[in-house]
Amino acid sequence: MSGTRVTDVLTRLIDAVPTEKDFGSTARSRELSARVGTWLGVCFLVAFLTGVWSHLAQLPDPLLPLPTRPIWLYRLTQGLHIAAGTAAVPLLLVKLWSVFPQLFRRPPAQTRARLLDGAERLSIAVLVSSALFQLVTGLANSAQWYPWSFSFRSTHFALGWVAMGSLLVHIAVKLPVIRQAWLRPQDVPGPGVVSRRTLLRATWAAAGVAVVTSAVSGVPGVRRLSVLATRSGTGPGGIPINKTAAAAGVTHQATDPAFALAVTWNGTERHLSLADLRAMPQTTATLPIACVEGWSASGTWSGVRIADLLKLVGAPTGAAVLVESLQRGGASSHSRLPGNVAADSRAILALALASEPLSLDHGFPCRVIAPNRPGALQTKWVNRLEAQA
Ligand SMILES: Nc1nc2c(c(=O)[nH]1)N[C@H]1C(S)=C(S)[C@@H](COP(=O)(O)O)O[C@H]1N2
Ligand SMILES: [Mo]
Repeated sequence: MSGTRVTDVLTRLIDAVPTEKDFGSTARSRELSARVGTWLGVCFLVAFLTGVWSHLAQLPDPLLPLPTRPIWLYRLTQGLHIAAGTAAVPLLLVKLWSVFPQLFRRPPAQTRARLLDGAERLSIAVLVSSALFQLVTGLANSAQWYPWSFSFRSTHFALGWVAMGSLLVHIAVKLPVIRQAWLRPQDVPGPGVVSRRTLLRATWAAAGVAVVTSAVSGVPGVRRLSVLATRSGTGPGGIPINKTAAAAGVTHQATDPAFALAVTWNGTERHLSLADLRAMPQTTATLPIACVEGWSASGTWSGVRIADLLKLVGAPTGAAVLVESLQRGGASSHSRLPGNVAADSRAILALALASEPLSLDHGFPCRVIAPNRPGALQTKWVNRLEAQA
């Protein structure tokens, strides 16, 4: 084949690739892209801010101690995180559908313009892939499905920054288009099967349904409406069970009559049987478990104040506490109570839920319950508390 033949074939091939004009739905428009994009941006911002907050709340040794009041704050922020992420799913799908013909836009001829065009495409590729990654891993985490080997929390956190950074670049580039789209009347009825207005309404409705079906899993009474709640609200005391004693491999040790809780500080160690714990002054508090996976439920817990246990070994008020579980391995098998949490009058080593002895799956013989904390830190089957300077 001669050189000219090759160029000829190549040119024909390139001509066969569709251009953006070949995707003819009149429901697509800059206004649609910009409006859906604006709400998508709002969802990402809410998810980002509540995500950073959740990350801070899970650091074992936060630089700034997070407050223990209001007791429901983490429940609210994590509910918002899941609601925003879920609403973003239909919004992102419509947004991608509305802009994908632009993938086939021919690059400009002029070198400078071509470079700029390439840079913009690259930033959009980063934005789209990080956004998809966040939504897919977030949804999978809600379903407790981990088809990967990396740490969900640190990866989701890192990619959150990537998504936010590329989103800011994208907004800066598109600001004129966004402004115009919101200033111009939205509906110029096109001859298409679906008008733009119908498409927009359907998009808002889909996002609304997504929010309702995810967020209500935190609202008592309507939890059964939630299609995304992977755990039933009907565990003992109305609280779902995240991991059973059998799954954690602690059944034998947790039910051993010789069980004793060790409390230590600076060389002093005390061992307390379940009877010893029950003989101590009991405190009752209504506190939620707010799981990062998107469900939350409030319970009435009774047990011994962590602060009272620390007094037994002479640990100073404000000491942090390392909490260890009978469970071996696994991210939730231990946690750390920062000093302000351990000192809180509502930080409890719970022995009972809803006036019943704690069930084995809720952490029998004893578990941590403290205000305004991620569920993952409410350690179950506790066998050791170590006060730390
Ligand atoms: N030892 C231990 N404690 C644990 C867990 C665990 O897997 N092992 N899961 C944590 C998580 S992620 C949550 S949301 C709560 C749930 O408590 P529940 O199962 O009593 O509802 O327990 C926490 N405590
Ligand atoms: Mo959790």
